Amino acid sequence: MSKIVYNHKAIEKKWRERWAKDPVNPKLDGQGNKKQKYYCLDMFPYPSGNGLHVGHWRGYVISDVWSRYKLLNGYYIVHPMGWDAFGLPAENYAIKMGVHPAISTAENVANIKRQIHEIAALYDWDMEVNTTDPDFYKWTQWIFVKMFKEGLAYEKEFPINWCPSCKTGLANEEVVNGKCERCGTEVTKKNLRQWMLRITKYADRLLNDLDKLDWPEKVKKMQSDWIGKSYGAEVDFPVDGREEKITVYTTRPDTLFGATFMVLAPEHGLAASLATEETKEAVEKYIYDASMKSNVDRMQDKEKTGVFTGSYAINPLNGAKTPIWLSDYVLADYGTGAIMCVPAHDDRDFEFAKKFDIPIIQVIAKDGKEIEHMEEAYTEAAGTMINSGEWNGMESAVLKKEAPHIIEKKGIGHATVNYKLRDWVFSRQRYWGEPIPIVHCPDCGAVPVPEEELPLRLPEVDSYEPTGTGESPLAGIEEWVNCKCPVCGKPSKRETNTMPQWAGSSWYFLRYVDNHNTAELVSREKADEMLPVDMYIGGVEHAVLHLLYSRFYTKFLYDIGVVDFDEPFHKLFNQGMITGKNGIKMSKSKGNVVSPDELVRDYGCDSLRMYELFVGPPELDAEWDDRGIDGVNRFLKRLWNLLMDSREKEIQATKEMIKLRHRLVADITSRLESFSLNTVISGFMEYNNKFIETAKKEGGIDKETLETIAVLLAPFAPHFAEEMWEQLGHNETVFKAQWPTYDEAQMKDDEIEVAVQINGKTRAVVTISADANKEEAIAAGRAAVQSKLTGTVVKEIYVPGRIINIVQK
Ligand code: ANZ
Ligand code: ZN
Repeated sequence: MSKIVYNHKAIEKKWRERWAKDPVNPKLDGQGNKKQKYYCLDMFPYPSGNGLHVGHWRGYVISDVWSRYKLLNGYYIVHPMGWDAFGLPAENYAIKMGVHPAISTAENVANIKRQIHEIAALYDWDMEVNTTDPDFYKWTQWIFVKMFKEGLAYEKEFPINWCPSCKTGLANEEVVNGKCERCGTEVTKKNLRQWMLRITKYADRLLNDLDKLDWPEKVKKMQSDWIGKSYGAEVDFPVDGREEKITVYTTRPDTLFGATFMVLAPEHGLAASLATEETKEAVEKYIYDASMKSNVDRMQDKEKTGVFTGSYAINPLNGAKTPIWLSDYVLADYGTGAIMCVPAHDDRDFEFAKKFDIPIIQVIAKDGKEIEHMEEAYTEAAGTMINSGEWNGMESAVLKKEAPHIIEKKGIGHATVNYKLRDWVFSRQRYWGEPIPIVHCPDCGAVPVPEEELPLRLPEVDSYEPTGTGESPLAGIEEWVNCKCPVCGKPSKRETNTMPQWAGSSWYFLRYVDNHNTAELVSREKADEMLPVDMYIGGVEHAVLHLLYSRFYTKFLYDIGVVDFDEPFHKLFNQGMITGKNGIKMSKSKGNVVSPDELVRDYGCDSLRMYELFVGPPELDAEWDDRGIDGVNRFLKRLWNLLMDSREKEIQATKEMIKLRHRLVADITSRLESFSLNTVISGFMEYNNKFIETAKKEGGIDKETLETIAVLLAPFAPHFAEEMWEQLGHNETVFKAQWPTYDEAQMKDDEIEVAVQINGKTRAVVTISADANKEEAIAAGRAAVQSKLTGTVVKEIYVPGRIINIVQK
């Protein structure tokens, strides 16, 4: 190369072609290549029609940098990519554009794939999967059949979350603040027969195994909160004058003496029958009104409402007559749907008691004293029991633990554990999903499609729009619906619901490593060789649903012997979001979407990769500003010029160059290890300036230092690094090099001894850094002769490297 100008177009084209012929990440051949694997996984995208914006890029750049770094550390890299192509987004897009989802999906995949190629990531496209490919969803269905056979998939009719706009049922996880996660419409209830997955059976393992994971604490906490395990007691309150009893769930049985009323959810089985002659009308109206309220209304923190039933329950501990109320702040499907209310020690109960003038009895005293006028509930479990009969004087924290067992001994209830986690509503009344492989036979009931008949293909259909009747469009295809029972041969009907989008994404990462296997989901050999995932990179929006489902699926596949690990993702990194100006989410409707295409054209892939990281700490959101890319581009140009100036000169490494080189390696490595990728980039820039300064003095930079820079830069600007490496005389890819090491001893500044004089007479000798400036040298000198200074200092002189002279009067 003769022309001394950084030409990103030529360089990037050249290396793309080279890599296409000669991949830098050779395949594991199972024999010769005994390298240890490192599986770095991206959350795979759904192929929306909008293509990728610079925000998507950041995640893929982070995972590619990490993969290439591991490659340079001697690992074989498993780094696949695929498409989460079933589900509502793809289908809604298709309906909007008036094309069949299969066609629009294929087009979108092609476009996004082209964009992903621009990132120059190490993806192994032989591993590609697409959840809508029958060869893939065959195994999604197979897992369902296995779950059915193990009793983990079952049918249930109940009021589910229903999105009137998407016209489908939703899982609890898909309802955010009472609104559809996808379209923001208020979610209502609809009674439908649903397929459910018994994820609750795995609640404890999903909770306990969080300890095994190297994940952000925040995400672990979100998962454990979602599972929501709480310890408490169920206590039976007989209804006064009747046979029935009401069982309440409480985490605070220690406060039983303070229960001054009881509240049932309006949906509670006894709610209506507890009404008396006088209250009947009000109670019925309250129950009806509650049923008409949307979840949003009920969950909002508004003023409490309620109605007294007219009936009383008997506190089983002290026989107190306790009025029974109905209120919608008690949820029907948590615990027992009934609670004992202790206004002195629970905020919601306190508010309710104040509003309806119900007595408040304090049973825990903080410093042994009873509060005269309670202004708010005392909610801590710390203090001494008062007003509590035989429990008086006990420490409430101790009693809280013992109370469930005391209650059990007394025969008035039992210790129990509750979870917030609910079984997973697994059916959708939509077209664009995996058909649930079940046949309904009048005699045999629900029968799974035989495994050897999978995949059960999604049939072609003319109208794939949702019917809105609660049935999927598949119900309209008679020749598909009507079939024979696989067991007895009787005319039967196929299940017409499809699976939710989560189905494929719950296990896709296992399939990558053996995506052509027609006999098994994944062979044991391939699984042992390449699984599980070492590093998973994606957005924090998947902290609960996708990650929880994937963990559940993996545990199930472990239980049936498909894989021999029970956690899929060892390490997790959540990248922040790239937003438009003022933190506004990039979206077409806001008109603030920045496409990477032009930036790649104008500045090159390497510059954009580095700028994506430069914009801020990768775990935080960052506002995009195109202009900043100039700075990174300038850095590459200056480094290029340094390379051109130095490469043929055989510059001898000076102490300064060696010191800077070791410091650079140390800084870049530690910042990279701690995922501080933005400071890696700024580090490159700072060091580059120092190298350029040194080069001015010495005529250039030594070869070893330039080589070191090339290797360190390789994960970030791979084309540039390859070219640099070649310019330095190598004819193998830079990715065959080893990540450089550093030597602390070489990083230290040189030190020199300097005489300290007072009025020209040497009084001490100090050791200072060779490149200490005047202020530093004089400060060190003064400190050394402080006790010998008797007058006022009038002048301080530093003769660099030789003398510090302090003149005093
Ligand atoms: C008496 C009590 C006294 C309570 C006290 C709390 C404080 P977690 O941790 O969420 O499990 N509760 C039980 N079932 C409920 C339902 N279906 N809807 C609304 N609230 C319900 O909390 C359990 C506590 O929440 C229970 O303990 C119960 O109130 C309430 F000083 O019982 B507690
Ligand atoms: Zn049958």
